[in-house]
Amino acid sequence: SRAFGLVHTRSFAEITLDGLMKRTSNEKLVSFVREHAENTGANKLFLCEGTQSEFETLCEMMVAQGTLTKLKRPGSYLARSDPLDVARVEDRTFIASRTPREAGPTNYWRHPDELRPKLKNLFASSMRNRTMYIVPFSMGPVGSPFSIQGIQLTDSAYVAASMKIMTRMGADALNHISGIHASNPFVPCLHSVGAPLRDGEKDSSWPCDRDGIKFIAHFPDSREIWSYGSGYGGNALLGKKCLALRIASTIARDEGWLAEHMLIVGITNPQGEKKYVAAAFPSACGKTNLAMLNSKVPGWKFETVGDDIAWMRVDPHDGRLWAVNPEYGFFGVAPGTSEKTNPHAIKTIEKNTLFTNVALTPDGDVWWEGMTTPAPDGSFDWKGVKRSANDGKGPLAHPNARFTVQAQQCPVLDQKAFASMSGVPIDAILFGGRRSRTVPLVFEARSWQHGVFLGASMRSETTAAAAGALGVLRHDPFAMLPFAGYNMGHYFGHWLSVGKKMETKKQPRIFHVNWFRRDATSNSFLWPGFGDNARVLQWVFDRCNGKADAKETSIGLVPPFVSSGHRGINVSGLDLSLHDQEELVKVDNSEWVKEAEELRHFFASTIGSSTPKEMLDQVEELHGRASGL
Ligand code: SAT
Ligand code: MN
Repeated sequence: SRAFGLVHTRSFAEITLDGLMKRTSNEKLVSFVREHAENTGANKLFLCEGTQSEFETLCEMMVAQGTLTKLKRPGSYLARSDPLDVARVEDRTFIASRTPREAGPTNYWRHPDELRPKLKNLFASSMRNRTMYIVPFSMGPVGSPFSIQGIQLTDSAYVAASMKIMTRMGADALNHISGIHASNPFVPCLHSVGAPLRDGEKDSSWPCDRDGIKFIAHFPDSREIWSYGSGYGGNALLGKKCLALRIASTIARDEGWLAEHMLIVGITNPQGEKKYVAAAFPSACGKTNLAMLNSKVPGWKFETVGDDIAWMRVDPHDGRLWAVNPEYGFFGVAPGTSEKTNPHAIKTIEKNTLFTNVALTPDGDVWWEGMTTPAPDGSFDWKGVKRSANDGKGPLAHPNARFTVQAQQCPVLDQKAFASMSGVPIDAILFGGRRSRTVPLVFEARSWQHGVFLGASMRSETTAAAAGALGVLRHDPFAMLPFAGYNMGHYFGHWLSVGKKMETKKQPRIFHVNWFRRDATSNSFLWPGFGDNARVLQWVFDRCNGKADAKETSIGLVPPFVSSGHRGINVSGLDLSLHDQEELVKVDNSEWVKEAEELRHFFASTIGSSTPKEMLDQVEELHGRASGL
């Protein structure tokens, strides 16, 4: 404790190293904290117990500090980030495996022996005159054999408060890592915004590295995460993409399960039969909307289990694939969220919500593009500048503005499934992206192997969730391009091997969906999307029961449209011309020949020698069928 010059004044959970040693018998934990407290020069330690009053204290501190603005909504706050710290930074995200081949061709690789000392230098004194928050958390219910615990050290109160919303954070997780009888492993997660303070220097409202240096580093062999320079969600809330996807995917590879960028939704048909569907889409492509779907099909009920991450494993007892949502909250895209597109999300965020980079109305509420009412005059944009609506100066909310809220507040949360230690059995898996052209509304894979190919061949137009150009069509296999913690070709192979653990009839059926197809002439969206996506899920559900029809095409099984009965996609009550119906499911073989050629090129030149033979065979079969051979 001497080293930190602790001032024993205010905050109740301030702790010394001696105090920490009384609180935990996990020596690894103590030495992890000691090492980085010393190196970063933090002047205080704060152990997060995860209580509500602690959360409120953190928020009050941030209001006093200028990081948060208290909103009119009960228990809700607005954070405005640094304008250069608004999204994930994929080109600053590194997988430090022993060899570049292990990280694979789609990740940025650094040798751990090179990266570690370099980062250690950056972290040195990075928390000067700052508090280091010790954040114990569990991904998945505490005590479940499928959960993974972590300890995040961070100098950001915003991150500590967000972790309380997004994970099972605090005393329970800590006691599990190191209770009276326990000394369980944890993933060490180190985070600094990289903005040390000189003595007496006034803090900024969103500290981050002044020179814009950012490193989001993963050490898969030692299962460690070091993140430097950014306070933004996916870069800084280390339980989420860093642990639950990048590190977990490598653990899953070693242990024979899957860590996926997928929502989980429960569907009950009018007869009361329930199935669970997992669905992978790239960031900002509507996962939260689909997870909270407000059904336009009477009698069908949809319940949310998760909106971003699914951990799935084959249960040895029943041989089926079971999925858990390891998160505790939602970190959803605000713009576009409205009473019309996602009424359940609107309800979810009525209170106790942390908003980031949305606009602020003069009466202290939030606003963003896509709300059903226009921005009131005198609103402030995400940078805090007073603006008038439609002044031609761009959006008021940042396109990647977010809400952070506990899942418990979702009115359609599947409470039982959400709390379940073992998860829910999955009947169908969907893959999808933003594709203006070529890709039908929905089609079904012929087999697990073909389904893995559909995942591997995903492409999507880029969004504001990552720094970089928007609307560029890129390959995003399994929506995991930025999140796979190891070689993408091996990851395809791993999916094939998990499929082999299941009897064919127990394997989930696999589908590809595309809500974003546009009309070739008018360029407008062909499908209404949102609540009407229930119609597609109804067909998926009935396919699983052998109660829906499909037509063989060169790419897979495509549905008919019907205005009565259940054997195709139900379009009754929908204003959809016959022309649009045809366009929605059209398979243009000449376009698919080009798609197959592009995929052949992607496998050969990007994924390279680690591409499983099965995937190469699949692409040749597609090419052959589409060219009529
Ligand atoms: O990476 S985040 O979790 O911040 C959001 C996303 O890109 O899915
Ligand atoms: Mn995501």
